Amino acid sequence: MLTALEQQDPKVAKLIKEEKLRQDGAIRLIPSENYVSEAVMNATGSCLTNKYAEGYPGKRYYEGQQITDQIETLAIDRAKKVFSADHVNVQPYSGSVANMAAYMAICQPGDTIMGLALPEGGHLTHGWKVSATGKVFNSVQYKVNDDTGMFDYDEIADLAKKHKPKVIISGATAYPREIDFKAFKEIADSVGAYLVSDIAHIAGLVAGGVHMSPVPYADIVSTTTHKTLRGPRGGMLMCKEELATAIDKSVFPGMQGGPHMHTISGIAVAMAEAATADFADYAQQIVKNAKRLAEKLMEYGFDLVSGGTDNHLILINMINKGIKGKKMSKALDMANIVSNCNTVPNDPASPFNPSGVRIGTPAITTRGMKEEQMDVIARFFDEIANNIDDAQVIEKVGKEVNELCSAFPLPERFVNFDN
Ligand code: DSN
Repeated sequence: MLTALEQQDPKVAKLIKEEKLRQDGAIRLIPSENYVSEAVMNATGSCLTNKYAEGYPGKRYYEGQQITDQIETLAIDRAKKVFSADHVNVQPYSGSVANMAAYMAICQPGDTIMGLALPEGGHLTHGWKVSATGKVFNSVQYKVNDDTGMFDYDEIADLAKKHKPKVIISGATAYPREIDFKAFKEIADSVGAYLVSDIAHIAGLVAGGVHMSPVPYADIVSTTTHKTLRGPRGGMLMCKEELATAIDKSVFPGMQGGPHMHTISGIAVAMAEAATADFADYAQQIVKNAKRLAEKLMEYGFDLVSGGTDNHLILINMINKGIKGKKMSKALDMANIVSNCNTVPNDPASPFNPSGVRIGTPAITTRGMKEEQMDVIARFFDEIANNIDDAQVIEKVGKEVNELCSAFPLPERFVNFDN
């Protein structure tokens, strides 16, 4: 039977089908991507998309909130339980908005914020100069240590003492190591700064108990909901009770209008999933897979930033292979292996054509791949790097990738979106 979309708009229906096929047939290694469950997909694609709900449960500016109040409260309560947080706001449209709302809750324009520089693994919204966060605030940026590729907490403390920021941001978008949030809190306390921890990438690892939680230490924790946490595309803020009102006001009406209730219903479903023992096993396997893949890549002579990984993410410095990051990620894509090119610390190349490739294991772990398949994927990388200009070899690897993927169809509860 034809779906409504197929009948009404066959062009869009066809493109969505093609995207589904692409996602099914590829080894998806972008560390911020995943496959959500059918239940999350159902909630996100529901009639909640029709509803405006400006305000918060019990205090809205529009009527007809009999159901939306219950949904948002459910999402909040479930998230509070998963992260043991005092207060949760599930309304940010994305991690970027969540970060800006966090800073605006505790800073005035012109105040000093201090975050990890983008080329060193930080996010745009950690104060990078082209982002509003780098324009509205006086942004000071820290680096990873030149020798280790890891945070040097003494160096960060020295920089904090020099600049006395109002806010220190701990978190990253391309950092393969576990973050010591307690050490960051000590640094923040030593200069009287607020600590904002952005766990967008590792939220699922924190929820699954695999990585240290910043919740006991940070004044505000910011996250997206769709990376390792495996929910719909959205953002979320957590904070101590004393900042609850400031955070809520900063999100609405400070940064946003009506919340996306369809996304919030998907977040509610994802939070119930994240509370299960299955999810904890999933989080553990993400890390086991990343560690194994890192080990095997190093055996093939790939140079990994920081010499490995503790989390879901691997950053490959391609300089020793004589291949630019973009060229490698394009060749991988031709072979149905999807990654992104990325800067590496102290990158001599430009951010548009950087020296690194960033990969991660959240999506392939959802489809059930384990250590054995990581060995095969590392071999694919080796074959592609050694034959970077050979279209025939790349095509052959692409076929092997399709075969591997067909042996790992998504588990039943992750299969849907035929419309
Ligand atoms: N750019 C996203 C990522 O892939 O890490 C975060 O915004």
